[in-house]
Amino acid sequence: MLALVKRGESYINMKKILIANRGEIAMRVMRTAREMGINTVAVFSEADRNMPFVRYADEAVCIGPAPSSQSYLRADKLIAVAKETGADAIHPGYGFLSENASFSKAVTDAGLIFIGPSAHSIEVMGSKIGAKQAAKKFNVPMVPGTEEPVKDVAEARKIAQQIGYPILVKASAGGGGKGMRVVNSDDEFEEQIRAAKSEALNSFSNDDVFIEKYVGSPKHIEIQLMGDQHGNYVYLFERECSVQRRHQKLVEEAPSSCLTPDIRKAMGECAIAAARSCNYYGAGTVEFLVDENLNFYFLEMNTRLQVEHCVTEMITGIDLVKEQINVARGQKLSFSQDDLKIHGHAIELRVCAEDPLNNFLPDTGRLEMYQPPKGPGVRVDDGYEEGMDIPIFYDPMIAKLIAHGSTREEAIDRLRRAIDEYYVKGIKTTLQFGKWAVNVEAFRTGNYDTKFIEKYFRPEFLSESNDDADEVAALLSSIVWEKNGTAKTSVSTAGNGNRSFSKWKLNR
Ligand code: MV4
Repeated sequence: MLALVKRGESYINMKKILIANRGEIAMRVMRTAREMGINTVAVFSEADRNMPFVRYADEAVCIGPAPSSQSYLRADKLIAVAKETGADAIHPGYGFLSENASFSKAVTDAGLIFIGPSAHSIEVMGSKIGAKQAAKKFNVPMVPGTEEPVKDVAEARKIAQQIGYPILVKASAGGGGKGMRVVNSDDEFEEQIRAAKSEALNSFSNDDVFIEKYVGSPKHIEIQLMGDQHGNYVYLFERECSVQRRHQKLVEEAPSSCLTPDIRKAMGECAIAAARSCNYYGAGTVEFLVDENLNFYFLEMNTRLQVEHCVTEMITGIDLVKEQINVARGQKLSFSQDDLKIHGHAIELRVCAEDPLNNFLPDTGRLEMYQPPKGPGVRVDDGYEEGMDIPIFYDPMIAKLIAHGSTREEAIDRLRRAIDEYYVKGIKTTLQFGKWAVNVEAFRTGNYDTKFIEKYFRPEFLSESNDDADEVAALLSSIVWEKNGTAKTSVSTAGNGNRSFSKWKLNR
């Protein structure tokens, strides 16, 4: 119950925090706050009045109508409520205002603590070009490309010719895959740059774009790190998030099945270098692309606590929210790199109110029945209860199912067992998709990359849900890919240069 903490000569008091978020992440943050003896203030929209996070909080204040633009995105209201309730700090969770530099600044200017990085760090990393320029100074490896916004198209075209096609055009203000375009040949270069610029201007009110060599079938591996306000940093190893669809992650695991201890260490140190480049403090994640030869390249930095932080918590035993709070009130990190060790393996499945049989379209409605799984090695972070309506206004993720085991195999077996125990009626979910995914040969052997779903998934594989059907579906999945070879290329980033098989190996 140490709410009063010594920082040098002065004391920073944190008795009460406001959580500027909803659902499972609001619950997640409040649980840790309660363990630390810190009171909580929930804010909620009119649609969320009956949510568990509203009841869990010590105090709760309605901040407006259902649409986020009139509630969870209203910085002015959030700060006013924090002041009125006497909160000392605001935790933004993920999404909403969590990566908004002006919000971080406004919170601080109001005399409150923002539980997250400084406005400066958010601003630097929010610009993909700015992030690359900052990280480059610290020798973080980058995909070959431009480090300035494309100004002269003819000049950029020459650079593209030198790099070699296919190349990727990215919006500097984009991120998370928004505003990316593949250019396959020289003759479409100018046209694609123009299209990318106008798209970027429309979506982000900023038309800066840059180009990179297109890496065909990469893995997406990210490093979790923590920094304090005294210049200390640690990395908390990696998460592999290659099972994603339309840049929406569905399965995440830690550690990655393909990294060696040496590469893990090299990536961790590069992630810290990227964080140092913007004087980062708090929890952050550096995303890398990893190719088949285990070359890794800096992509971008996420300046928030991420959805998938739980797998890192399971393998390190560290409560990341607790560390965020301690760092925000000025404490030094309580552990060093040498104190950290990987314990076993964890896999997370995002349980979304989506229909995998119908293009993963959101399927909102009433959660008629809901019973989450329990037992050894199972963690469920959820935000709804049986009988509730899932509102259409927000993200369709209703829960995260995390399984931990002493080995990857045990974690997979536990996840499958937990999916079988998970009882949901009234809405379609990604649960059976998850059971299919971890059973596919390519996933089991670690030989998978960001094209996993595109390569192997067919909705037919989910239509029957007895165990025999699961085995058959998993088997069929590899056969379909062998037969079709490179045939199916539906997503925007699918270009040429794809090999028919990747050769990722399991490393332990
Ligand atoms: C790439 C790439 C290939 N080559 N950059 C997508 C999200 C954004 N953070 C960057 N992304 C990519 N950047 C180069 N030079 C492929 C992707 C990419 C991807 C990255 C991570 C996870 C899933 C992905 C799915 C499609 C494309």
